[in-house]
Amino acid sequence: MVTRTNDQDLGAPCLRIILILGDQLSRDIRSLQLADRNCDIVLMAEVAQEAKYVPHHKKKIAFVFSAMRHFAQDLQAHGWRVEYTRYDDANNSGSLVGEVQRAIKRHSASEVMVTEPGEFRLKSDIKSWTRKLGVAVECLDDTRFLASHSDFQNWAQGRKQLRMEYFYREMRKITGLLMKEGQPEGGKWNYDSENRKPAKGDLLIPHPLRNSTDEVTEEVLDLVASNFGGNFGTLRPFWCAVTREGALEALDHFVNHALPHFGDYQDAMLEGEPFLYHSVLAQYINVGLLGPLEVCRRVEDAYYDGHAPLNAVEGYIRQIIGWREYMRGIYWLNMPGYTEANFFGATRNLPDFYWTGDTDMACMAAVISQTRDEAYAHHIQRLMVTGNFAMLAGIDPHAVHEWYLAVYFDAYEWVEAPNVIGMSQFADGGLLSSKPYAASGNYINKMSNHCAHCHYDVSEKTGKNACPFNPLYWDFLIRNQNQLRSNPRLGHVYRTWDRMSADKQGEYLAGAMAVLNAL
Ligand code: FAD
Ligand code: DLZ
Ligand code: SF4
Repeated sequence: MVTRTNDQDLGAPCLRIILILGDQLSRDIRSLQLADRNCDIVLMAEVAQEAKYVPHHKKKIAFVFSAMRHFAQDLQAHGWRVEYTRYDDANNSGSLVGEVQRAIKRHSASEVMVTEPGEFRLKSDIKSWTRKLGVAVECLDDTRFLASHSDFQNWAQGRKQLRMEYFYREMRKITGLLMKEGQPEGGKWNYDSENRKPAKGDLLIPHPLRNSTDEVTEEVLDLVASNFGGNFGTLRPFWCAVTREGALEALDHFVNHALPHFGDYQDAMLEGEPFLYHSVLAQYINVGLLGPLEVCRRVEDAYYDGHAPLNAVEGYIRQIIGWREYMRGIYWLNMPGYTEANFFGATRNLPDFYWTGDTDMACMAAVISQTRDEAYAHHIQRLMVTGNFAMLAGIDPHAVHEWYLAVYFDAYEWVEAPNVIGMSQFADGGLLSSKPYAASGNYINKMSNHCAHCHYDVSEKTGKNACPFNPLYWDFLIRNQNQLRSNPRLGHVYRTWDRMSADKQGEYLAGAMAVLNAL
C-alpha cells in the first residue's frame, strides 16, 4: 500500500522531495529520471487547490485520484520511497506548496524537484516556492512532448500565420512517422477530404474497453461521492482505466476495433453513440499513462501491417503530433492573457442548460447529457454543437472556457484553452483559425441524425419552429460584421446576406432575438 504521510520525523534526512503532479503519471517523467531512488522521496498529494480550481466533473476527479494512487503503488513496487497525501487525510493542508512544506519538514530536505506543470497558473505558483519554502525548487522541462517551448517559438518566429498544417509537416519530418524517403506516405500530407462521412445507425460500432473497478478505485469513488457530490456529472458506472497497463489495453482495443474506421466517421455524430470510432485515449495521454509517440507508433504499425487504411492512420497521427502539440505551443506562446481573449466582446452568461442538458435542441441535449454521463464528447460534438452554439449566441468566452475545463475528463488548460478560446470561440481573433467555426443547423443535420427527432425543424429558417442555429448563425455574422466582413473566407457568406430581401433579413434577426431572449 501507499505510505501515508504524517508529521513525524521519518528518520535519516533525505536530499530532495520529488513532487509528482496528478497529470505526471509517467515512469519516465523528467523529475524521476533525474531522481535517486536510494535517497530521494517522491511526494504525491490530492489537494483541494487542484480538485477545486474549477468544479471538475466527478469522473475526472475520480480518474485522477485513482490513477495517482495506482501510480504511487507502482513506484513503490519499483523501489521508490513514496509519500502520498490523500484528500481526506486529517493533516492535508489543501495546497501543493503546503504538502511540500510538510514533507521538507519531515525529512529536513534541502531541495525540491518538479517537472513543469501543464498549466500557467500552477507554474506561476511554483515560481514563488523557493521564497516561500526557503529551499531550492527546480522546475524541469516536460520532455513528454515532441516540441519543446523553444522548438515551437523557433517555428512560430517570423510567421504571419501559425497554421497547424505546416507545423504538423515539421513534426512528421522530425518523427519520421508515415514518411518514406523524405516524402509523406502515399504522396499527400493530409487525407482529410476522405474523412467526412456521416454515420448511419446500422454501422457496427465498437465501444471502448470497459474496466471493472478495484478496491482502490471503489474507495476513491466513495470519497468523490461524499466530497464532491454537488459537482457536475454522473460518477457511477466508472469504467476508465487507471493504470498504464489498463491504458495500454485500451490502446490495443482501439487499434484493433475502431481505428480502421476512425477517419471515415471522424466528424460524424449519432444519437446514442457517444464514442463512434474515436479512441477515447486523450485522458490517458494527458495524465501520462500513455506516451504520444508510442500511441502514434502503434497506430502507424497498424497501417504497415495492412490493418488500417492510410486516411484513418494519417488522420489519427495528425491529431496527436499535429493538433495536440500545436495547441500546447499556442498556449505557452500566448499565456498569460490568452484565456481572457474576447475578440467579439461577447458577454452573455452561459445558459443553465449547459449544466443540465434540459433543452429542446436535440443535438445540444445529446452532447450535454453524454458529457454529464461520460465526461466525454468527441471533437465535432465539442466544436460544432456546444462550442458553435456558444459562439453564435455570444456567450462570454471565458465562461465557455471554464465550462470545458470542468466537464471533460481529458481537460487541462494547456490543451483546452486553445481549443476553446481559439478554435471554437474565435476569441483570439484568428490567431489559430482563419475563420470562425460557425455553422447553421444544416451542418449538424448533414453530419448527424439528431435533427430527425428534434422539437425544432432544421429546414425552417425563421419562425417559432425553426432550428435555433439558423437565425443565430446570421445574427452572429451581422452582430460581428465589423470584425468579420473583411475576412476573405467569409466574403461569399456576406454576399449571400446582402442579396437577401430586407424582410428576410429582418425575420432572421427577429428570430435570433427571440432565441436569445429565451436563454
Ligand atoms: P480522438 O478523436 O480519438 O483523437 C485522438 C487524439 O488526438 C486525442 O486523444 C487527443 O490526444 C488528440 N487530439 C485530437 N484533437 C485534438 C485537438 N483539437 N487538440 C489537441 N489534441 C487533439 N482535448 C483534450 O485533450 N483536452 C481538452 O480539454 C480538450 N478540449 C477541447 C475543447 C473543444 C471546444 C474542442 C473543439 C476540442 C477539445 N479537445 C480537447 C480536443 C479533442 O476534442 C479531444 O482531444 C478529443 O475529443 C478526445 O477524445 P479522443 O481521445 O476520443 O480523441
Ligand atoms: C486535475 C487534478 C486534480 C483533480 N487533482 C489533483 C490533485 O489533487 N493533485 C495533483 O497533484 N494534481 C491534480 N490534478 C492535476 C493538476 O491539476 C495538474 O497537474 C495541473 O493542473 C497542471 O496541469
Ligand atoms: Fe440541433 Fe437544430 Fe437539428 Fe434540432 S434541428 S437537432 S437544434 S441542429
